Amino acid sequence: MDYKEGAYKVRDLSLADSGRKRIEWAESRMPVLMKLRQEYAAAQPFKGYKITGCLHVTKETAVLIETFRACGAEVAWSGCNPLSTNDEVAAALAAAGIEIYAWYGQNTEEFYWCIERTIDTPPHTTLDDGADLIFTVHHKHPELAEHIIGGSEETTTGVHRLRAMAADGKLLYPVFAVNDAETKWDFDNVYGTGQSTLDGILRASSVLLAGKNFVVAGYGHCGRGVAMRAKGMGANVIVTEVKPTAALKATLDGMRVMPMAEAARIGDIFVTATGMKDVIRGEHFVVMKDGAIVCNTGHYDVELNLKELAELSTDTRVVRPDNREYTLENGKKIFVLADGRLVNLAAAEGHPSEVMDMSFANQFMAHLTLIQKHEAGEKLENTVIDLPEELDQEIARIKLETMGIAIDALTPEQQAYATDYSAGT
Ligand code: 3DD
Repeated sequence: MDYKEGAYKVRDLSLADSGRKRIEWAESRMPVLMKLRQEYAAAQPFKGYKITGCLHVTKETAVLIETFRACGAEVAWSGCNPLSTNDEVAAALAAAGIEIYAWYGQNTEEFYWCIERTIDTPPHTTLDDGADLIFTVHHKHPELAEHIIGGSEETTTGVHRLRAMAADGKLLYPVFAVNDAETKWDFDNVYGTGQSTLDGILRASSVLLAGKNFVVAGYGHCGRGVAMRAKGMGANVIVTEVKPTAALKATLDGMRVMPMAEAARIGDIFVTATGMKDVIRGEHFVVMKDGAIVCNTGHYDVELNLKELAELSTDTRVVRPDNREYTLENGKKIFVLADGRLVNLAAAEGHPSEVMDMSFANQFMAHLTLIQKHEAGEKLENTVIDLPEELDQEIARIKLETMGIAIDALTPEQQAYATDYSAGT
């Protein structure tokens, strides 16, 4: 482990060159964020401000970090999952002078040690994916909140928890709900999670998906993306749900819908994408087919009850990277990927650069807005705030432009018609 007090702690600084090549790969596929970097670098809007982030250290996150820095920010960073850091990218960031504390395969103590280092000097804004940083500030260093202008939250479950905190009046500073921007959730959560989850499953198992009974627990944006991509690969997709409207959508999308108790008996591959705990439990593992593959793509590692699985098992061993075999008392074998942590980042590289481009354009604009409002003396309410809808359209417009796609515009007559209430048809 390479460590320099107050600067970085990464697995191996000698990985920096290969990490830099990965970052360059991502830069070439994140045109919206690179356009923002180009547009704002001269003005240095973040000069004098420190942004602390706690978000998966991937080649795409590196592009966001270096965009903040190119626009004047001091940046300190840790990963938001013990198994999602790409060590080569972390090394490249450390070598480039970014204050980063992150490596693949941390234990819980190391995970929180890294977060603590990123707030050794108070940040002006915080950037989260799953709220671990903002919770650390609130629960352990509330005195820092007076320095903090605001924050942002990248993921669904993080936003849910922060909204609950705000409702209880416990939020100490304003937070932008980046996850709830359409150019984030309707692209990253759907298309990103759809592809990256299959990527993780295939890297950890290399199984054929066509013809397999592919069970997706949860038909929200993420689950719908996974189901859509699995169907595209020829799998027989089964969906389990607790929300009637989501179950109805899955049915009308041509998926089979049934309770997990039934799906557990026939499934070949299982993916949880619910944000809920104990979705697949001992009672489900024990009836699964021999050779069943089980994984989770939700943010937290609570969706598979591996404690109950271990209690049902006589033996366990790692059979290939990110793939652990459990031998049950009934002799059957079950394979759990990435130890139940989010398989797309723990066993693969997360979402493709092209969708993270828009998610991170929202992150950039969220922090720019926080700084600009602060400098204008505009105090935001200590609650969870949605980004403006027009920002979504602007990010989508730039994205289309970079893809060489032109669209129509309303004529003046059509614009008038849209708000005309003088007559019916
Ligand atoms: N997430 C998925 N892929 C990612 C990547 N390539 N870089 C950074 C973060 C990445 C997690 C996000 O999808 C986040 O939006 C979430 O957890 O919802």
